[in-house]
Amino acid sequence: MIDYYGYITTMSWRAVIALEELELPYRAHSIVLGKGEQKSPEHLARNPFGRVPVIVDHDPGGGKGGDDPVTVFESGAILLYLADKTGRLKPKDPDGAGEFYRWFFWIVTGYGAALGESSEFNEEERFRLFSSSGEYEQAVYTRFCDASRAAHAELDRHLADRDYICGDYSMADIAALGSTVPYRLHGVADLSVYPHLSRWYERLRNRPAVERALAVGHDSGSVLPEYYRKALFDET
Ligand SMILES: N[C@@H](CCC(=O)N[C@@H](CS)C(=O)NCC(=O)O)C(=O)O
Repeated sequence: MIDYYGYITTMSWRAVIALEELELPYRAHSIVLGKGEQKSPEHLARNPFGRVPVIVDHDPGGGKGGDDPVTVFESGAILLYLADKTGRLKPKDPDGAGEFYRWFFWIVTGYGAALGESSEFNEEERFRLFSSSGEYEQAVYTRFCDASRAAHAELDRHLADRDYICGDYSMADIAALGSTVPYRLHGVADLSVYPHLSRWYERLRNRPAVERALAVGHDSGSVLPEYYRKALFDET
């Protein structure tokens, strides 16, 4: 059994999509960021940085028993841990592995970071603040939105001649999908301006495991402002 601690966030979605795709038994625990639950002593014991997602694997030996639980934080680390645990969603041959690691780490450190940073500037109130303030604020706003759009364009180009980021559906797709869902908070009004990315996105959103994962914690979205909830859950 795995305990999953997360919230309705891009990084949490990465972890819960992987758990659903791998059909691993897990218990979902909502850590409500707005209430500061991520900084509670219990959660800090799981992740000293006080963030989500975190998983605690109570059966790291895969049924052999007798092992101490293993705690993993950092969404990228969780995806690689689960791929290693199951031997799935990550290529095994050296060529495939090389391509996988190149793209996986670009998604985690480049794509995901650029999108995540831009969300600081695209919540409605902050958008108004930044777009109506001084030259410096405008330049900062433009810089982060441009970086997010450039990252979307990079992934779009890469997906022009393939269905998945590297070879078959893998943890690289799962990492990218988690980040892509609230694209309206990332300076992108309409994903179809990136046709290949858009095609890939639709393909992944139609996966039953992805649908189940994105429904986890959906209820806690009712406390969010409407524009934010709509963007977060890709409601049109
Ligand atoms: N690099 C980390 C980032 C985790 C992260 O920043 N999580 C956010 C939600 S997406 C969080 O917990 N924020 C609450 C806080 O920092 O207090 C990962 O990929 O897991």
